[in-house]
Amino acid sequence: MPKVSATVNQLKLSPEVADAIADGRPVVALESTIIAHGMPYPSNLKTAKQVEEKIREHGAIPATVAILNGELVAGLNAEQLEQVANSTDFAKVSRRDLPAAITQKLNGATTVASTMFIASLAGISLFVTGGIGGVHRGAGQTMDVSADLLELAQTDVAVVCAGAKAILDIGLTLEHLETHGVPVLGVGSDDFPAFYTRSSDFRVDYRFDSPAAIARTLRHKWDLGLRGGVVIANPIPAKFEMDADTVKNAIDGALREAARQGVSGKEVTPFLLAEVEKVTAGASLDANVALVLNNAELGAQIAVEYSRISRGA
Ligand code: PSU
Ligand code: MN
Repeated sequence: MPKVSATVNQLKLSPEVADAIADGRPVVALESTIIAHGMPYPSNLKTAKQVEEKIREHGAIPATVAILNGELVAGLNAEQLEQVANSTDFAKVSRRDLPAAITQKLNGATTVASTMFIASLAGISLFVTGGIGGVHRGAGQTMDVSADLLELAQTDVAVVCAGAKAILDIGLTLEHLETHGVPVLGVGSDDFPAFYTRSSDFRVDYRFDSPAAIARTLRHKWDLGLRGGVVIANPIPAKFEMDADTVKNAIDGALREAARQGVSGKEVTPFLLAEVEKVTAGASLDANVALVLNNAELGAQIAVEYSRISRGA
């Protein structure tokens, strides 16, 4: 049985997503912060549609998640997708923002943390995104640790991503995931990827080369009663990889600018992402689109295998 929470009246699944979950067919959740805040219009809408199409091509049903008029929606229709992509009133909504967003009937773009939470409420186990949040550089002073990491520690959803951007302290991000028992699985590589580049200074403990083996690993984790998420780190395809020095310079500049302007709180990540994108212009957008599509393909393949083994087929 799908674990749809009967008590959550605010959870709204599209008919297609609801049917697929009820039948145990593969479904892949998608976040909306990347649409509302991660890319300019209309590239964001075009990419969101391509990502959904890619997931369908590989046999799964896409469920893009957003907060619409205070409802937690999984499975946006074309009109709703356009609304998220082309409106200015979609605030970044993380776990802690959900209760107030419901009361005040807000619109909101969901982060990795809140998308995982909503996916889990709906009974969706796979989630595809670009990059996860993590421990920020200088967190020893600021204590700025993304809610994404705490969500990964407790919510049973696997996240396919291209690693984490080096706006973060990647080493401390991996330490945090280790402390909280979150498996980090590398795909086709021994390196933990840094979003724009295939490598960082860090390795993954486990390399996987097939979606089926990853699906089995998820099944083992949750069958053991080990609660929480899994990071599936899928490096950007080599031909879209950016020059490491270009990325490093852009990130260093962005961090200096954030410090100069005294940016803090939930604005830090969007500010840094926007600065990096401003400096690297078209190249980072192309890389971003390519890696998300690559993740969508893998996420759908894992969802298909996961649904097959979970149904005992
Ligand atoms: N990192 C990226 N791209 C993103 C984000 C992070 O490379 O779009 C977004 C995601 O929605 C993620 C959120 O969940 O930022 C994390 O924000 P914070 O660091 O404030 O927790
Ligand atoms: Mn933060």
